[in-house]
Amino acid sequence: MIESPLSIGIVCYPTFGGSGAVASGLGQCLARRGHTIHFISYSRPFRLLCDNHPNIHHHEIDTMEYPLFLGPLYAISCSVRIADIIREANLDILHVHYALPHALCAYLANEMLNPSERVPIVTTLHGTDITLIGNSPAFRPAVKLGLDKSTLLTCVSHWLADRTCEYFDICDRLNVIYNFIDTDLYTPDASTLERADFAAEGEALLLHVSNFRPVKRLPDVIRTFARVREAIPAHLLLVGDGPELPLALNLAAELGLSDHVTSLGERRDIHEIFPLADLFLFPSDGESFGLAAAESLASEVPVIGARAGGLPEVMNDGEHGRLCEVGDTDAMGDAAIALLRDPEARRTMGIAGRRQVLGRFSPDLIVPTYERFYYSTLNRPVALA
Ligand code: GMT
Repeated sequence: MIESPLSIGIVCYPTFGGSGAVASGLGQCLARRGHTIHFISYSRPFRLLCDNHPNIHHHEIDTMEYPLFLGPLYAISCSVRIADIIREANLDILHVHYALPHALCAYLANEMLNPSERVPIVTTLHGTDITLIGNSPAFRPAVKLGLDKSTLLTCVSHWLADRTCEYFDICDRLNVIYNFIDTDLYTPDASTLERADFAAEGEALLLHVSNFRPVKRLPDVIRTFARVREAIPAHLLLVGDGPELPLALNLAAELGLSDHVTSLGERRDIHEIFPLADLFLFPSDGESFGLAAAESLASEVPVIGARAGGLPEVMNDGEHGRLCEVGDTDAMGDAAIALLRDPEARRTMGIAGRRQVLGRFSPDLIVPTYERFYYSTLNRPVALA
């Protein structure tokens, strides 16, 4: 337990998706280390739905509709709510996840308060807040202001730090703190589900989990699977939802694969699904980290992915799965076939994958790193009992 616990505000998007999952997991771990955590989001983050730890509080951001507005003014409502909570909960520090618009909201909230009430702001950059939307002309100056006004900036991979440096010219202010995985939840023996409910006897089971955005390259998932099916009886499970799901299902139908592809939609029990799979397909082309890939490794399921974004920082080609060139679905398919035909190699990779997560992406390693950063902004030493 911590000797001088902090009152920490965590601002995040609450929905399914990487940044909200990381923010929630971090808050849960910090609460159990003795800190008081105040989540500020537009609904209770899904990972907290069953967590009633006394150190965890949730404050909802209410938005207001008005005929003049095109939509709810989320950024304004979020800023006002943050200012309220800094004051009411007597926060020591604010940690915002996903720069757009949260870094700017944090700055505005501080500006709404008296100087003596203001708190340091830690901003964690997750990926598309920098690479895709954050760097678009419509938002770039606002994101830049939010980054400039943050006390401390963290990025979830070196690849993302390099992109942030390139796009926002703040190279010397970036700290890399990798994401972490709940290795007690994501384990090879986590499943109470029956594999037979998802794949027939003798079929290999391939898995893809995402928010089905273009960066995930859903057509590559389907084409890789098609290559596998030409050689081996196999079934593909798609978990999650998003704009590219219909595209993926249509392509599967065009290729005559509809009977071999199952879409499960969004699932809360994803940790139970990973261990059923033989391989995880993750061909994204600009993923800052790839939380789902790390969850798969923790579940001892090797990953077939693309050598792009932060994924090569998460896993090593040939050791924890295979990394191929972006879009080379023949190579990904062939790599998958080779592994499916060699259960021993697959098992060795699976074990090495979990070891990789335990060694580099465990909560025990990452959470205290965030804590040290918090204390450094307060000019207070880390005081571990
Ligand atoms: O775009 C997404 O996939 C969602 C996004 C988010 O903020 O929810 O994910 C980003 O943050 C995750 C957690 O840090 C990372 O694991 C994902 O790689 C990252 N997505 C992209 O960079 C595309």
